[in-house]
Amino acid sequence: MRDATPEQDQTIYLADYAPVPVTVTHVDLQVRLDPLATRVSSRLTCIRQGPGDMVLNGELLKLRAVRLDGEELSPDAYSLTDTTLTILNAPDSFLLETEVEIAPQTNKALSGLYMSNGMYCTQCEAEGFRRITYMLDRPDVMATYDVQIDADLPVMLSNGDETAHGHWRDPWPKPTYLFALVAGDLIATHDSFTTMDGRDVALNVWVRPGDEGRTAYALDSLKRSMAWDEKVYGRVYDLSVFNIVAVDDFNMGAMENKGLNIFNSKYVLASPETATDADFANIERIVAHEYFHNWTGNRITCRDWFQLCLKEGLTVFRDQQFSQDARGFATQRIGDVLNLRARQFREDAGPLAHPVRPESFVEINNFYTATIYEKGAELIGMLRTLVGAEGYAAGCALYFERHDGQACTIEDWLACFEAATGRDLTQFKLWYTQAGTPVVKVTEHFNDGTYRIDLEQVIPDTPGQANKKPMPIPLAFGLLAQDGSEVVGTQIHELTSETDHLSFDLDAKPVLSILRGFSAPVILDFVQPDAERLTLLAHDTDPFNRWEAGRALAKDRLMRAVTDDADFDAPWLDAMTTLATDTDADPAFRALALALPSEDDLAQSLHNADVVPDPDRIYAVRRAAQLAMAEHLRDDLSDLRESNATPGSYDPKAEDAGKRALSATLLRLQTMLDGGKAARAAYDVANNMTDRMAAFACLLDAGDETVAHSFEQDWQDDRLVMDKWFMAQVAHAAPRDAVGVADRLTRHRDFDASNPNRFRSLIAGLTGGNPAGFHNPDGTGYEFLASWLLHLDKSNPQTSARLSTAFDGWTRYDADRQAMMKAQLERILGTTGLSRDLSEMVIRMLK
Ligand code: 0A1
Ligand code: ZN
Repeated sequence: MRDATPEQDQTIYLADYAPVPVTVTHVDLQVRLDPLATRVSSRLTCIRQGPGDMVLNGELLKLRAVRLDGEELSPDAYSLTDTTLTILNAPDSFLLETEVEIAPQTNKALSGLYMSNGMYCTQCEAEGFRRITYMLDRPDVMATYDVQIDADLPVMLSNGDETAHGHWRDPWPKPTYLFALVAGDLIATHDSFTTMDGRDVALNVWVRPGDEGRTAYALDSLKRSMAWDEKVYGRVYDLSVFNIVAVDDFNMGAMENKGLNIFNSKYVLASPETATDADFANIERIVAHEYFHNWTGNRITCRDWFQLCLKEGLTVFRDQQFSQDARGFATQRIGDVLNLRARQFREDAGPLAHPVRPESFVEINNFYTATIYEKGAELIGMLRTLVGAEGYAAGCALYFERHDGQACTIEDWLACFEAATGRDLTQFKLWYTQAGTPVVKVTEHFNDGTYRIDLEQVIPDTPGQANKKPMPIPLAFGLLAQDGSEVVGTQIHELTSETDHLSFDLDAKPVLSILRGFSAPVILDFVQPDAERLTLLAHDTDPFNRWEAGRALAKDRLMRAVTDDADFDAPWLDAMTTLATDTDADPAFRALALALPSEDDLAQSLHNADVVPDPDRIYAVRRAAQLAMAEHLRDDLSDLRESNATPGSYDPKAEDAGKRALSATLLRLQTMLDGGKAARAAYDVANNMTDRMAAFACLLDAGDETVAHSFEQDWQDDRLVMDKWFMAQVAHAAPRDAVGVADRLTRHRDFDASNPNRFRSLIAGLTGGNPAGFHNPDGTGYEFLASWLLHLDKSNPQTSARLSTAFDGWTRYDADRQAMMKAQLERILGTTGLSRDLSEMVIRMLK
């Protein structure tokens, strides 16, 4: 029985899924664009497939006409609510025509048809199409489209191929969420790609005039993605044109609309002067991600939104594989794991935890989460490990063959792997239905020539879920001798029961290298002696675990410094120096190995160890560790930076990016010693945004009072660079000043809360970039966040709900902070007119 509290009335359950009684197979749209009175005429080809009325979705639409088979419908033949149009007693097959009016100019939610800098654009995932016209706005209704755009505008785009100016035909059946329309004064950079079956595809990146000099990297990434998907997955593009459009006002990163991807301009536009190495890497990854969706998402889509991970987990896994091939396995994997732990492990440990395939939701937009995306990708990686590379290829091939053109479920996906490999995946499916990060406890025994590893898995309770069943956990491991030579190469052990053990006959106790390559998204509870970790850091053949050993050493020290005031010991500092100066090692790897765990990572780990995290103490200890490292490396810092310089013109390639990352890490250490002298010199000579931002951050850390102003003078006309300026000042303010800096910046003439990038830069600069500032013991950080969430919620609920997750760790903290955060959450909940998006998030966080 479900109890019927008001908020649960809106809950949608997976168990309630039912196909539509009447479906739509073709959509004919005519869109006459006007900022305040756009006319959308739609003609739907409808076919009955079962008993029941046809209930179309529609929101904020002014209905002007409704006709069935050409006849005006009488008022008793349909019914209308704020969100539905129901056709009563519909025949077996018919044409349904509607005419509606909408106002894109006033649409600040950025869902449906809206305007950004004078251009028209759309965002339909998940449920935005219903804000354009009446339709069955759900992914299991797949239709072909004909779209006529009428406007006096130079560029008018929609999905598929253009048959005449402003007329587009998409021959591939697709759900509404993949519909797109763009129109305005845009300019394209053109290129082309020849598919492996010899067809030419025109590639265009459309941007605002003036931005066309910054599209080369996106185009290059697109061509490499197309070639990679042919080579690795045998997937070929299926239209004669592929358009990408850059939009300044966009809630997310980008959107995979069929043949017409729409991107947040942050993830398209790049030049050496304005974009950092991280920006270039993100562009490459996201262009690939959206392109890969053409098969994993578009040709094969989701039956319902509970299956979101079917397209997202798989597509993230594919973009991670692509980036590993483009940038090197180890550094990419380490970066992906850092991101998983920072965002997904945090989510899984708090009130917002949910399974990779959730069983209920109120607002689907709240489920575009790290769990669905990044944990979803880890599940694909584990599946590949469990069935092997060949089994994985066979399962994927069967999936593409069996389900092309269909709207599918996780069961469909797993059934392909069962059929292709003969493996029973019943237990594996638990990974999709059980939330929470498993803890794997490892204990070692060595006795009389027998080495034994005891394993135990514990899956924590999460909201609405307790007493979970053991899951299959692939543990990649190897064994090293104490001198560092490998005695057992990588093997996979499948931990399928709650407890298990492994035994080996060996002369001496080995050094265990477990969870190589991070073979499963679990937390290891394994106390390993420092000496063994140092051996792994120096010698492990698995580069991920080399890095992981260094991380474990650093984390131990930082945690003990927090809890027991422990010193930073010489053996650890020596090891860090060895790493920093090891010219045989890849600079990108050295940068990753020298970076300390983040403040939030430490807060998470302390909480897991039953210590209440004190954000100020964590901040101070991290700085003390940096200072200790800087002092230890003092004599090498300048030379090391010199030897990792990338002279000449900027090249975004991974090799140079690695050197710049190492150099930035070293500059931060130098700044601890010289108060910003080296950073000032670096800032003045920087010829690219990567070096400039690194030096800028150091100068802000050092309290430089002039650099923010001069940066602004140089870049005030560049909106993407100014986003960085807003964020960096908040993130690098002294903790006690951070809220004041953020508050002052909200009054800057260029602060515009309605632009999600700008809003996020400032708010996340505080909540994510400056944890000690956000958690200021006077509570002003919490009040500031709540006030801005409430402000934004009136116009853009998706983004306010998304940023509210900064409160999700509230129960970790001390009683005073908890009370203040809870009071702010309650204040939000008590506000009238709250969106469904934000109220669902706050209710879940308060439960
Ligand atoms: N499918 C896109 C992400 C996306 C989701 C929702 C959006 O609007 C609410 C926009 C984009 C992707 O995975 O890239
Ligand atoms: Zn995606």
